[in-house]
Amino acid sequence: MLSRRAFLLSALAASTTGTLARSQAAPQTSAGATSAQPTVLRIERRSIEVNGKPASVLGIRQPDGTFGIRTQVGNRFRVRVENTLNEPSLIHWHGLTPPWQQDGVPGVSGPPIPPGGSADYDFPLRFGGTFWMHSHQGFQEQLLMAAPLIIRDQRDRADQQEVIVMLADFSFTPPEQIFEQLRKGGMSSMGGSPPAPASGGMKGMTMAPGMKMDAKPDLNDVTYDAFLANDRTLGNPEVVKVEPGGRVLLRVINSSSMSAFHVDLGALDGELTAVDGFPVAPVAGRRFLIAVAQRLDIRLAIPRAAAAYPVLAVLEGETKQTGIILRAGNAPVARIPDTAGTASPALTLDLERRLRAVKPLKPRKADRTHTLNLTGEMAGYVWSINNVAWTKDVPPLPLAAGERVELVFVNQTRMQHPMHLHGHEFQVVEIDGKRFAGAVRDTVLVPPRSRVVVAFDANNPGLWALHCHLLYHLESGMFVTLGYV
Ligand SMILES: [Cu+2]
Repeated sequence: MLSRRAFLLSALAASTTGTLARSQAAPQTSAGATSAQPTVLRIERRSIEVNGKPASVLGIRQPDGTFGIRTQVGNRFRVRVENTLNEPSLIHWHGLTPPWQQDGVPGVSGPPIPPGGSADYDFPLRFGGTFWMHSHQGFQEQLLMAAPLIIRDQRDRADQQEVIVMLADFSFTPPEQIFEQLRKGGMSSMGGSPPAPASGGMKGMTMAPGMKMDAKPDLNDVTYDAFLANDRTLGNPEVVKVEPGGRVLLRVINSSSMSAFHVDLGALDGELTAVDGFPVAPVAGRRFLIAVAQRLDIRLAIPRAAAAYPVLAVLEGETKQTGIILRAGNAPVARIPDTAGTASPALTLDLERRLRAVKPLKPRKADRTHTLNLTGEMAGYVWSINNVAWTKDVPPLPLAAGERVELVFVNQTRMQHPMHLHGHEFQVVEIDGKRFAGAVRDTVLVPPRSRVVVAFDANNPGLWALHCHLLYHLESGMFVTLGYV
């Protein structure tokens, strides 16, 4: 029975070739929705400078040059995406809960937008917060096809300056080649910079097919040429003017393809108020970790004295860092090195265990539980779920509308996997056997050997992606779908 439903959804997804998002938009002419023109977002090629060299990358911008979108909760998300590239593309609205056909996953939600084509989106925004958008097509995300998607709500205050910090990893090596190298057995043969001494054994050691690995976690499969904050390195960082004695809301977005960071506020005291857009009971601190695809909202009180305050992001397990500078008053801005004094540790769930949702899910017993063993190996770079590397023929995991569903992630590998569910927010309810009412979010870190349980309400029928957000893991098959009608 369930597989028949699932089959119907798959068939529907397969039959949407070419038109779904586009044909949907045309008839949407209900009163109120027609009054405003849609916001146009262009998928385009652009140039940036990295380490003093020009780099051709991709982007998602409005015609006036604005990256991504800032809007207001209660507004409809009325957007037209125009693809100016000479290759297909499709944008996913990470963390939002649109109708499934507008979710932007090629081959699951609908077809990609062909070169020169466009697609229309129109759905209500149920909640505010820090979200982002990125290509879900091929390796375009690695070429920086990502942008902020900010939805303001009652948490936003007039006396608070918003500062977005978008983190990314960058390589001059084309992503197809990076993937090829990973499959062949490691990045060590590549031309990029050698691993930092602190990470010494981590990378080169394990990649040769058939080689035995030791029990250490594997961090940072890919050796990058640079880490960017708002497209820039610390050699030429963004300097944001802030008010001495003022308040700042930092919206940190980790749009990296593969890299996790420790956000380092230096001398500033921060207060973490939301993760993945959803409010948490405030956590005070100066360092907060962020896995791939996650977001952090951090409130800062800027001291009264004029000074420059670096906001840094230190690569997990290494010394490499990136960041921006908050400049209060006319303080001189010193050059910040792109390596930290000491290597940062591997990410853990210590912070996750402390997070408590401000608006938790209503307590309820799970109607259905799916266990997802995160499986795979470095040899051949094969990543899978329950030992199945995803293809279009893998049937969706079944569930039914109205159910409370729990997903049990069991990481059997030596790598972390930031797991992302599309179309639904979930709550972290258990870590390594201990139940608690954790954060509501859309992407959760599952470190090596650990077990994390999340719960969600099946309130948005359709065919939805559920996958590891490390780009090359996703591409190699650590991906499944959920389907219900
Ligand atoms: Cu993964």
